[in-house]
Amino acid sequence: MKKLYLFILLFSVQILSAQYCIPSFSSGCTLGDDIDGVIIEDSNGNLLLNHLNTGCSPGNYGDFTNDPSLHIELDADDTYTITITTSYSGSYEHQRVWIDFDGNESFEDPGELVFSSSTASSSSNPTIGSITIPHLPGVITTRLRVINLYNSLPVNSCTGGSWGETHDYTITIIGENPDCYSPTDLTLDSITSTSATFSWTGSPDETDGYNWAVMADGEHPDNDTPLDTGSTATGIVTATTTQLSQNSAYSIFVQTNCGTDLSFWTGPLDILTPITPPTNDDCTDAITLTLGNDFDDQAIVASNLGATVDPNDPIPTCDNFNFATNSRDVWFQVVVPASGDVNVETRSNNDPGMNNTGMEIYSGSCGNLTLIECNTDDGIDKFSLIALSGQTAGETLLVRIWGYNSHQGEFLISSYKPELPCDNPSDVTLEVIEDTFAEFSWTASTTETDGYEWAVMAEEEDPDNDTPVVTGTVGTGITTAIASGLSPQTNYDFYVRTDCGADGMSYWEGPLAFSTVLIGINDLSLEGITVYPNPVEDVLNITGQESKYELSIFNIVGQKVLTQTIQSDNASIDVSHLSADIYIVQLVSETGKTMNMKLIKK
Ligand SMILES: [Ca+2]
Ligand SMILES: [Ca+2]
Ligand SMILES: [Ca+2]
Ligand SMILES: [Ca+2]
Repeated sequence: MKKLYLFILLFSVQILSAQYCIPSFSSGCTLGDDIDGVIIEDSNGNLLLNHLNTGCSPGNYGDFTNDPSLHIELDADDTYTITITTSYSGSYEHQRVWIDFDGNESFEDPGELVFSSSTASSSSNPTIGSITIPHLPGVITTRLRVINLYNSLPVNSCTGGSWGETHDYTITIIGENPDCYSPTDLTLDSITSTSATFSWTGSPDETDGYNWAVMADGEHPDNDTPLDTGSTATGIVTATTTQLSQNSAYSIFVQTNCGTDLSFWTGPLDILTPITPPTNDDCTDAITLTLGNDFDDQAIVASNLGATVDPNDPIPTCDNFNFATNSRDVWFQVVVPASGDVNVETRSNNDPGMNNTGMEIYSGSCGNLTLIECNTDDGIDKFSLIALSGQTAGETLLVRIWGYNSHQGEFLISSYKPELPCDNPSDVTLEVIEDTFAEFSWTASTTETDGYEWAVMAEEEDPDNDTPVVTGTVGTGITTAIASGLSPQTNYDFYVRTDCGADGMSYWEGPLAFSTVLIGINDLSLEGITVYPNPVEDVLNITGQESKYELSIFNIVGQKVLTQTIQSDNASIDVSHLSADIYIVQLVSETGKTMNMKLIKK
């Protein structure tokens, strides 16, 4: 087929070539202002024309239209890369390219100027541009013209200038099959983050409906594999793809099915799917922030990527540059703690798209907001921090975060209590769990002066607002506690805080959730050991041990009141000095096995 086109082309061009204008250049192209090379490649990088080292043509006009080796074939609807080199070392050379699409021997019809260089080129810096062939019917043999001119763009396809050169080439454009026209007016009707519905105007040649293809951005169904494809029944001129991803660009094409023929693809219809908005895009969907003891304690990763601005919400009073168009707000809420004091802060999550937030905090309700405070940059770098005090305990406040002037992406946000001079203990650990008691330990606070206070709370209750089930204190330097009097098989939360004397108490550290067991299971972990009598008066007997044990006795606030190494089969321990109370007896074997039991001292 292509050879036939070429034959027609050769024949026709020789007849027509005399009619084209030939630009004249008063100073010629012998000083380097020539077109030395012209390269045309398709979108896959295939070399179609590779015309190099031509130098300055006689008469400054290179007519290559009759050279079969330089005849090329281009497809309608496709885009090609053209590279034009000149011989002049200075950056003074400018080029234009025309194609006589309608074959009337003039390049001056609308759309026939297909390329103009945007910057001056030199011998070491060639011009690289693109040529797009429009949607044309049938097979067309015609002419492509390149003009190079020194110091300015060629005025038109006929006027030369001082220094410059013209090249003419014959090209064949393979256009649409006139017996099976493409659909037209391919239009996007609706789009979501995962789907798009599009429609087109039907072709008079359609007999069997239409084929459509969704391509990755910039790809073409003639060359590449579609991401989604389908066909419609005869007369149906709309289709929907549901295989899209958010925030992605696609190229959509449609073609006519004429039974024995398929039309050219119509397209691309270039689309960009929107980003799925965050769940807390709207005030009424605010995410609740959990109050932490410091920023890191309860910080969460949040994002305003794809968030939208509700025009019914007030414009913020700070950090609001281009807010309505460029800022993307998301919503949080925080419950004011008993103290009335709360900090809300944003920080970087190392997302390069988001390094500047604004923040407003409101009382009231969505749609009826009362501004408390707006903050731009009181956090780290350009992030935001609002420290509220004297608020109404238990009130829910709404927190609005946006990206300053188009910043969007991930950030950290936290609500936390203001810093105290007395630091919390840390690393609270459950050491022993029994049916009615449990032992805890923690890492000391460096600011502790007067010991610690601990509390066991009913599940989900907290010691700032609720009454503890059991509470107690331990003296300075002691970092363990035993809570007794608990109910078997019950869920509790343990909290502990530091007593810093004149500096007051720290925040409660916790909760550490734990559950008591049905019966004491630790009694069984060291087999064959008997501890008696229980209750005990003066002497506690321990029999049946096989090797070496460390014996410890703790009072109910977790203080170790007795410790002894046992290496005999029958040990008798004097406990007469202990006051009447409940104690925990702990035996630890050399291999680390532990037995705990409750001991009542009379
Ligand atoms: Ca030349
Ligand atoms: Ca023309
Ligand atoms: Ca929003
Ligand atoms: Ca800011």
